[in-house]
Amino acid sequence: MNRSLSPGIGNADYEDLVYAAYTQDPASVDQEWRNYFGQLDAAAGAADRPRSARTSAGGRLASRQAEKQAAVLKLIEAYRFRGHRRANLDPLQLYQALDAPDLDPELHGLAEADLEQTFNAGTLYGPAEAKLSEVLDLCQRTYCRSIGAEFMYLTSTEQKQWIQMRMESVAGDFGFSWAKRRSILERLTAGRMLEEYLGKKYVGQKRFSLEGAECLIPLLDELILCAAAASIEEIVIGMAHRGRLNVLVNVFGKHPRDLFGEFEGNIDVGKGPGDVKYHKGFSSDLDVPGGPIHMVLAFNPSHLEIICPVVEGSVRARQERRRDRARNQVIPVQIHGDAAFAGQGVVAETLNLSETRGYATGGSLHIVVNNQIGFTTSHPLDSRSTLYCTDVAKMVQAPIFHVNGKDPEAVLFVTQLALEYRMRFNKDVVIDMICYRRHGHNEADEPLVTQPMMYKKIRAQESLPSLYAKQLVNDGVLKEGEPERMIEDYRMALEANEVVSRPLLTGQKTGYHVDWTPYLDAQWREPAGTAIPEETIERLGLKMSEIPADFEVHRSVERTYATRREMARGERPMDWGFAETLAYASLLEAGYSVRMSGQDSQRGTFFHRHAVLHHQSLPGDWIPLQNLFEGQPSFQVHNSLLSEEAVLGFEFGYSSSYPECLTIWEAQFGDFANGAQVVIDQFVTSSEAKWNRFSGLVMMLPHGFDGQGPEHSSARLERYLQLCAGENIQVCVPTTPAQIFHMLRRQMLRPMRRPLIIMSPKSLLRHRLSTSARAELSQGEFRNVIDEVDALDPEAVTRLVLCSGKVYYDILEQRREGELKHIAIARVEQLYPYPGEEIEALLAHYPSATEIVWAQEEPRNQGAWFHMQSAEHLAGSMSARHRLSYAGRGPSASPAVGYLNVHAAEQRALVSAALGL
Ligand SMILES: Cc1ncc(C[n+]2csc(CCOP(=O)(O)OP(=O)(O)O)c2C)c(N)n1
Repeated sequence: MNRSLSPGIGNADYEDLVYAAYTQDPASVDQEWRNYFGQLDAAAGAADRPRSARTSAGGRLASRQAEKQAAVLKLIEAYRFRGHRRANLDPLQLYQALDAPDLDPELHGLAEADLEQTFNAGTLYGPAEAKLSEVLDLCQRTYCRSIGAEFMYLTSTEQKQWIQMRMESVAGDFGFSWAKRRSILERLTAGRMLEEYLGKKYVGQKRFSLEGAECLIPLLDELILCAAAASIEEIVIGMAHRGRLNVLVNVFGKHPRDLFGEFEGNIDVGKGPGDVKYHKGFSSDLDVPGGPIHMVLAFNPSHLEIICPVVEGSVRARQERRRDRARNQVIPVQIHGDAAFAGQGVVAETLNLSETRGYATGGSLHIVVNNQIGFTTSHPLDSRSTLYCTDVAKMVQAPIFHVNGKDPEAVLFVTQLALEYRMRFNKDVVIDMICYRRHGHNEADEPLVTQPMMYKKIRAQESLPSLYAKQLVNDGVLKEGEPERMIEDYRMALEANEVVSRPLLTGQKTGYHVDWTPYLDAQWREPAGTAIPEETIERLGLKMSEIPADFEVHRSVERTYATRREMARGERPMDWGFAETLAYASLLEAGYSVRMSGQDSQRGTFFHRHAVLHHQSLPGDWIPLQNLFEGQPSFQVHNSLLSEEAVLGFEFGYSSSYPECLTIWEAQFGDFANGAQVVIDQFVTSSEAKWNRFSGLVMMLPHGFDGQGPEHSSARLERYLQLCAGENIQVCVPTTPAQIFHMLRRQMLRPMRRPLIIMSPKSLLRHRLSTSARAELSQGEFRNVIDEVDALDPEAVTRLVLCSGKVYYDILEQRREGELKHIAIARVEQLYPYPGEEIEALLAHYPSATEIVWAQEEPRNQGAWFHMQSAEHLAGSMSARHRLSYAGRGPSASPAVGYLNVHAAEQRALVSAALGL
């Protein structure tokens, strides 16, 4: 048989004919057709191939119908995947619709004529069988109207199907009652009117208006309603400047008069320098149908997004205080700007915390107030390399609901959906509310200068509350004149200083509120009683060093634990690991919780801690400090993800919400803390001064010049000292196990919650001179200054060397070697608050000492030299007979040299210089 058409292209009836001939006599058809049918047979398996289906006309039809059916299912799937690309999301219509050819039936081989054909609609949540036109309509209403849902990248089929079910069963028809629609307008009006009122009354003052994004107010209101119905008891919100004043008044119930007072400068000036009004935090208890809700708005520095990990830490602490293991009683809500969400790296770091064991909070609800501009940067080509500003959230498979902020009902629907998702699956979820910014970045800013086209469009926009009011009047929900009355009622309420949010509850006591009163007016010199009896040292020391009988640990850990047992029994001096662990054990016994995190915290970067034992041949760990006694407070030690910024921010937030927990963050090497500098500047050192917020956070920063080069030597002590003022933090450099023991205990036992920065040791962890006797723990306390340890005649001392940290031992050894009895060496273990009384007593103790030397291993422009030599510190403690000099490395741009031999020579020279040799 001759071939008139090539195989595989077109005419199926003709192909059937050729095939019939081929089955009777393969030689009767062309070689090309023979190859073609041969391949098909091979591919299908000759035995299985339903030849009848190929040969009968009915079969052909059935197979074509099956193909169309498959195409319909593919089309539905395409809408689920890419419907968002054609959704109507932008109230300004700034950009062209995105390309999404697979949303067109033709691409799937479906023709115009198929629209009236009935198909099985698969898992589409509509009628099981529907015409293609109905299927398309349902898909478009669901996925291409005011909501663009991105969720098909989720690997959980259950979660995907749940979102499909929730979206498709509604199909863009939200069905809100008239009462609900009325209340939406009432909240929108509140959002708009507050801004207009402030704008008129305080012309030109910065308020970072919410106008253009007023929908945030009904969104948050709906969130609170749904949260109460879901038995959520606390919501902690992190948010930046945009709309913050509006949220405070219209959502949190801040009294309008208090806000006006801030605009007018009538504020109660607290102890510290304070902060601007749009950074201040707030909390209130709202009376919501479904139950009371405690609302917290976190204090917020200007640094965008840095509040995110702080909020997460605060939420985790609140969950733990409540023993909320399901993490459903307290939830974090993070409100972002579009530019900041895409631009700031801490967003990704915080997302990365979300599912880890040590940092999970059961899912955060993210709301992006996407006004399509960041200060003056508006074009997506300048502000990000991703399609949407929210793409980073895909890294944790968070579903993302883009929603047109001009459609309040769609906004409310996604709010309900997002919260339900968070509560059901305990995962992060994002609402990207696309809107615009009516004015400039702030009220003094002229946006037309840089965004003329955008702002011409914005100026032509009728406000959202007014548009929605018209819609409600049109639909008969409201009568003519009612929207105007709403406006007037709101204005009168503002002027009457009425609460314009949901009603507040006063004197609400849940039992979970932290009582900070014991920590007010704390004095750092307050005695703490940190010693513990020898019997307790032995009992706890043995208990914390116990390894269960059948638990196989690594040999070196076995040895460490065996030595710790000897230390507990007083059979050998104590080392750092023992004293530190005993501090935790004794605090747990005293009723405090302990939480520690850092990149190697369980083991200790320098192999000294071993807080978690790992079975060497079976899965499973053993944490002795979690097994001290029945009903003990919680002990947590987490190996963190490789982040400094988010993890330190998290621990700060945790510590500021849980004063009864010793919260420690440990850097792997101290210098890496510079990745968290924003947290150090914006929170750790300044939160009390700005916001009167306390934190007892401990930062352990391994520090010491061991010849490991520029990057592993310095924790940048000088930076912390430069940030010291008003006793805001404590900076300590402990040099003995007893000192770390008393210092950690002091941090909890003293009724003061101020951050403690520790230059923690590396080589001293196992230095033969850095040990402590049992009596040093059973007596005494942390010593801010440690005087000479050898028996010298104080009258004979002419030179007094002062220093901090491990260099002390180098100087001591050489002084002993040279038998230099006229030189005394003292350690300043607390550099800040400056222990003036002890230093003055020390100077008085050596009446003949005229040469006072500050010795340090850091370069001269670094370390503690500048701090100590200032008149407020050492220079101020000295008298006319004293002469202060410096012994140490010269100034250097980098902290340390890269060559071990140069390091050693420098170290020898500075030790000699300290001793005047
Ligand atoms: C870390 C940081 N960098 C820069 C700024 C200065 N700044 C303040 S607001 C802003 C734009 C923020 O844009 P977006 O996140 O979209 O929020 P919007 O102001 O538009 O609501 C910038 C750059 C800042 N506050 N923090």
